[in-house]
Amino acid sequence: MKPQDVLQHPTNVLTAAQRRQFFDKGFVALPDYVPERWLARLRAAMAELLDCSRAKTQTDSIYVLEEGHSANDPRLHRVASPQDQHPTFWEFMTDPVMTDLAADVVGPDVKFHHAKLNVKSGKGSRGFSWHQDIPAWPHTDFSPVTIGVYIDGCTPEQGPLSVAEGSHDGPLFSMYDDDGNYVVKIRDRDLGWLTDDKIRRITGGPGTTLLLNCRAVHGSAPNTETAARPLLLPVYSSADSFPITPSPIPSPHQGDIVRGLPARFASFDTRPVEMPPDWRGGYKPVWMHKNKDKVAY
Ligand SMILES: O=C(O)CCC(=O)C(=O)O
Repeated sequence: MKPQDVLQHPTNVLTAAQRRQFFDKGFVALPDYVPERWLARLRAAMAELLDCSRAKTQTDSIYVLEEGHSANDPRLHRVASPQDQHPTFWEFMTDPVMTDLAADVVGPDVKFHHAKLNVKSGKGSRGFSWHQDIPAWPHTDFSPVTIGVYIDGCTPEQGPLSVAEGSHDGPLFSMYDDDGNYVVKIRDRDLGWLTDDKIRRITGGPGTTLLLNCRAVHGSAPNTETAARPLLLPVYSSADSFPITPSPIPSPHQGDIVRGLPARFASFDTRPVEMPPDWRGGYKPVWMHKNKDKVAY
């Protein structure tokens, strides 16, 4: 569904000005949005996943380990598809606290695509280079939205998710490096326009929530504090927006309608998107490429 059609529907959670900001700037932040009763449950579920990771000695398709990880001191960069690892995450992602919010920017019929939990353990070595999300999972239009929830909040030193304001209205950049590797990183020579005054670093207390347009240029620095910086990142789209490539982070829930009704017709936006590699046979994670800083997926 296109923004002009979404705007025909009343909002559930956002004010009209907040929704306008999302469409004009490519993001909107909601301080302390998720209530503590949910945050407590999400923390408990995350603690269970962290416990499971003690048995891991190397990164796999679910657990991305941070340097220094051990059974005694589990350190995670990311958990892929947390909703498939613990029921609390799926309950949360299908609760109106999330789906009504998604509906404000994708329209009343909402579809789930995938999710990640970026734990970003303290004193970590990894950030996320500047990139755009939609080239990794192209859809028939640009309705997909990532809703980021800081489970414990985020300080400026914890590597806040940072957005280039207005960049969703600009071009899509290549996510390949000069050797043809799919690195989900914008080349330095394509970033001359990105001056500090355009960067919005999203910080805030526990439950602070960010809606991020799928075309927006974003990234984050490593977490230099001791405490981890868990950020839960489910992705939703309009029900009439369809993925056109296999997902790099597959889930049995991909395509589930989590609010409203399925679509009979697809929505199309003909602006071009660079295609990712053919992932039918499985995804080669970015961290398997030579340069470890080139991590986004
Ligand atoms: O967790 C972060 O700080 C950034 C995450 C991100 O950009 C991504 O997962 O695509």
